[in-house]
Amino acid sequence: MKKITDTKELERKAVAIRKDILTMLEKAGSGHTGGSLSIVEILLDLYHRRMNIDVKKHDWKGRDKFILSKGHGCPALYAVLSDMGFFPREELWTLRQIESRLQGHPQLGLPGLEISSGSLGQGLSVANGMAIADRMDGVNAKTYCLMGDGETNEGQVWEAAMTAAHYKLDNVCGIIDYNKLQIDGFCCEVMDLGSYKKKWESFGWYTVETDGHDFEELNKNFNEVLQIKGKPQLIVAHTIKGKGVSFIENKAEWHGVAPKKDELERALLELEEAEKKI
Ligand SMILES: Cc1ncc(C[n+]2csc(CCOP(=O)(O)OP(=O)(O)O)c2C)c(N)n1
Repeated sequence: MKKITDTKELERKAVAIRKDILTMLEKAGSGHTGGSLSIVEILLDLYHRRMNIDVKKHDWKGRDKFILSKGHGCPALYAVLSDMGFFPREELWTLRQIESRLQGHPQLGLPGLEISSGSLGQGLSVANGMAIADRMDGVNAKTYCLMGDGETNEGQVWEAAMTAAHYKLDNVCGIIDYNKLQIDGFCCEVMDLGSYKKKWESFGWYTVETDGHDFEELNKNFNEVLQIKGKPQLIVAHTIKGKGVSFIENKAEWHGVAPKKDELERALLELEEAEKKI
């Protein structure tokens, strides 16, 4: 497992991960494109610069944990986990096949996965449980939980937000993939939450906003929030649904469809052009 810290190298890795995501989805013929492409930099930051993990001992007790609460974004997680060495790259091309370990929503059994997810709203509650267990066991580890902005319409998210603040779970760090869209439209039209930052602050979380595609910003903001003691932390990461491919970006209709062959070819060309500019 080679961890990358250099920003340019991470930017090139993000392009490679986006190519893998699109290729996997095209082969599968179905899946969630927009919400996978929006979380690439967040995942790369966590796995390369943040988390204390051991690929060879993936269930080691002292590890930091990552919960993908917006489970439908799993093509991005699979691409990153495989790139880190948790399982062979060839397995990526089995996405959504019967008997594959890479299901359309994460299913326990794949090395590197902490939970099965997909039913939105549940991840933060699980993260709290893991964080409480770590505290009771004297384990000094962090549990990260990535949620969708639309996902926070789920009441359970706010029950978990209250719980983490009440128990002063400073070993929990939440991240909102604030791509402004959900399954069939803009979040503010489906259920307007106003300021995400103010809402989480009022629930007792130390909260910052960041550009979720800028590795320098992510680094700065994670470094800031992870110093905080006595409170859970939240990063509201401004992202673009479908990031990296012009005809997919910011379109709700790309929520739950995979690219067709010609679309994949166009997308890969665009990403190659983007890579040349890094
Ligand atoms: C409990 C539950 N209700 C509905 C769904 C169907 N669903 C899948 S993704 C999605 C939209 C989620 O929006 P958001 O969290 O903003 O995700 P993103 O835009 O990042 O894809 C919905 C409603 C689900 N997976 N779980």
